[in-house]
Amino acid sequence: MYWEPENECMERDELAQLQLERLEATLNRVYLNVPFYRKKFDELKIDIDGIRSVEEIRQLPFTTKNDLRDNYPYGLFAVPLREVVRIHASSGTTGMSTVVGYTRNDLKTWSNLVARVLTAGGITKDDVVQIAFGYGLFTGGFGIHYGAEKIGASVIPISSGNTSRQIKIMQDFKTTALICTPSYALLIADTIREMNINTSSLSLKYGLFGAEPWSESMRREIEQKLKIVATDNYGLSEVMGPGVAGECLERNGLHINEDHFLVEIINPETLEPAKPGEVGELVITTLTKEAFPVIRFRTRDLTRVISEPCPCGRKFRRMNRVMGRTDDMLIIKGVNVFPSQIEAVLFDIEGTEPHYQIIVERKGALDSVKVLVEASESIFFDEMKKQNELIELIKRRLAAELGIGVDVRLVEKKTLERSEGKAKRVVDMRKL
Ligand code: DLL
Repeated sequence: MYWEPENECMERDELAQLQLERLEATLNRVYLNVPFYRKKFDELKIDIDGIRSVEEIRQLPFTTKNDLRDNYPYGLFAVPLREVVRIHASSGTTGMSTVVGYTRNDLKTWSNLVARVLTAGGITKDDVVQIAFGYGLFTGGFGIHYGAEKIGASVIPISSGNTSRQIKIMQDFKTTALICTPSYALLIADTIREMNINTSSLSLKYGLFGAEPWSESMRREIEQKLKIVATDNYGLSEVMGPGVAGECLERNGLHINEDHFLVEIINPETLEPAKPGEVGELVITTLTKEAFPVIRFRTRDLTRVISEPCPCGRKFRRMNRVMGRTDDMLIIKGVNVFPSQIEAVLFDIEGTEPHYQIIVERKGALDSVKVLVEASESIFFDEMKKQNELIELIKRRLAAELGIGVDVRLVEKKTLERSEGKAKRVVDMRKL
């Protein structure tokens, strides 16, 4: 099922034409209204009227998170505040947060794009949708909310947190779809078990999860525990929020809303375009945003574009699930490692709980990594020998996947912090 079949199933040549027209309009908009872009283009002697194909966008400079911070709060807005009807801001875990704005038209586009993603994930107006993303400056809650209302689903704007209440509401209101971060979905699933509630007594059918990296193994775990079909959806506040890309029920990559976003994949070191299908950093240019357009925004997210057609009939290309962010990448003994790779290994090992934390320390000149894994109760209270066997097994599997050895410690169930929003998988003692 599609939300806007005329767009989602548009032929590629028609899409290319539409993208070019929208790109030209966006470039004019930023040149006229945002001094930051005008100055940059002028300095580089870029004539935006000379851009005659979407590929020529490569002549333009990148925009980075730092540029957004330097222009805090409203410096990159392309309309006067009088036309802005909503303001959100990114979490700002590292330094100053970035502020983004939406015109009335932007909100209309946003809810439509979220409606597409929700429809692709199985949601219809017959669903009761529990939104357990935080409502507030974070784009997750409000972003999903208006898309779900647009579809005509019955929306429960519960926000995140208060897990036992989430479960009571889920039972009483007969929730059919849960929307939150994958780590929160797992916490909800585990709490349901602890409360001795039979998942089959719930009405849940679908889960739409996003806002943080997760693995296929984690998807399997959540699907089994909650007895649902789980899809992945991606977005970021600088570009819009949720609604940038989402999986269809094929669950094999996220369809990018290409009529509104132009994507490129670059090599994050050389900044050159990656080869077709190669993994690299995702760079996004908005094509229709009015209040806060961005040109070649470097997301720091690593993925690849899948160009093969999808059996669902949508013509938009897909992106692979995000492997991680360039800034989350660990370099252990010279090898690049992403937390999601470690997660995928741990989730497939019997005797461990799906909760882990990666501690990075500096010993002398070298970084060292310790993986803390929760052991299931039976193992933890078992004899030392069994515990050691489990540790050795985890080490062997991690070494096979990562190509390097890492230290592993078992910890008791429930010792690691649980997340109601974005999980913190890596504790970097080097920065503390
Ligand atoms: O997380 C927007 C969002 C809300 C997306 C709800 C999906 C659902 P930010 O807080 O600005 O916005 O964080 C954006 O989160 O650059 C990625 O690193 C990460 N991220 C978002 N979705 C995914 C995903 C929202 N499906 C940053 N898989 C992005 C992996 C994701 N990482």
